[in-house]
Amino acid sequence: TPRVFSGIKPSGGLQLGNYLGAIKRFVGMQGEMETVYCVVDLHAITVWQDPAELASATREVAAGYLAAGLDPTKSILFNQSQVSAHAELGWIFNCVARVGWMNRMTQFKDKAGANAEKVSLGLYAYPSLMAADILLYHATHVPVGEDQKQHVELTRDIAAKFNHDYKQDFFPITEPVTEGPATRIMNLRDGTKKMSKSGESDMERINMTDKAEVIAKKFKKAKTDPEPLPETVEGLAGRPEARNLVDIYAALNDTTPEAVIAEYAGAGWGRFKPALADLAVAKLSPIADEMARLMDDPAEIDRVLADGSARAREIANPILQKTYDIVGLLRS
Ligand code: AQP
Repeated sequence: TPRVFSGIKPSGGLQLGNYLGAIKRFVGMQGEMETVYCVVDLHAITVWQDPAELASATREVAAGYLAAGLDPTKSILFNQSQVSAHAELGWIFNCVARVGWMNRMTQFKDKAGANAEKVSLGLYAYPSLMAADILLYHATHVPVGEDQKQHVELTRDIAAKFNHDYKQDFFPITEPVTEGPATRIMNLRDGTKKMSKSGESDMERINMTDKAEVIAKKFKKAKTDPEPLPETVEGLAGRPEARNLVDIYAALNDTTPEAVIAEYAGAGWGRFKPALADLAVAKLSPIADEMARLMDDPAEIDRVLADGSARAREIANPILQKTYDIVGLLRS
């Protein structure tokens, strides 16, 4: 049976890229297949997180899931650390994955930068824990943004090597699902870098909790070139900032970049940016309001996560036990 798994790290507040590249698509898959969505707190601590902020960001991601339309009666919503099988299978996969495979991960290279000797061992092993997250549910589909595609491909390699080494057909070979106009939302100040929760300046990103005036100001100040919008989408080639704003518009409005260009062909930024800001406020503020309401009752969010964790364990624990049997780890 097809099953969807995906997750978001509570390494800060949610940003527009997380919403368009992940959450909005999670909502679209709900009801069509069995859906399991996680707040991956164990991934967040691969870089330093203040404990109180980690707990609050975990609730914020959960609130974002709920406010955007994920329904805990239709999807399993939980946080990773409450299901210990993730860490346990992650260890087994650390023993399956090869150092050479990890060395090819571009996200590690980007995050570690020149500092690779000083980052945590967890940051390096992150993709093998992510493989465990996915394979613990025998997930067949993983909706992710472009930046995570390489990690899902590594998950396939880990599954294939495990199956081969232990002469089993146990773990499925998972598909990354990355179609849509919003698989890579870029930073508003630099169209060659992706929008991130942890980017240096707040002006680079739209946070899901930003107020209407802040959203308008950030789009107004967003970097662009001086040319007006082109007559066709081909005219966006080589114009990363323009491309990004058109993609954001298209994704928010559930349409295509072609349709956006058809409407705004030849428009200047003085016309397009306010229209984009209005659209973003119209789409995002109901979600922000609902997130704020949910965040007022942390005990209720914790209850949703506890219930989801119990349901996640029902799927994950038998798969972990079977893995232990296959590997030859004694259970008595
Ligand atoms: N800019 C983006 N455009 C489209 N999709 C994005 N995603 C993240 N940024 C963009 C998608 O959101 C999901 C959750 O990502 P994550 O929280 O697990 O990690 P990340 O990709 O590292 O996200 P951030 O916001 O950049 O966090 P930090 O700054 O802490 O590293 C994934 O599906 C991701 O593709």
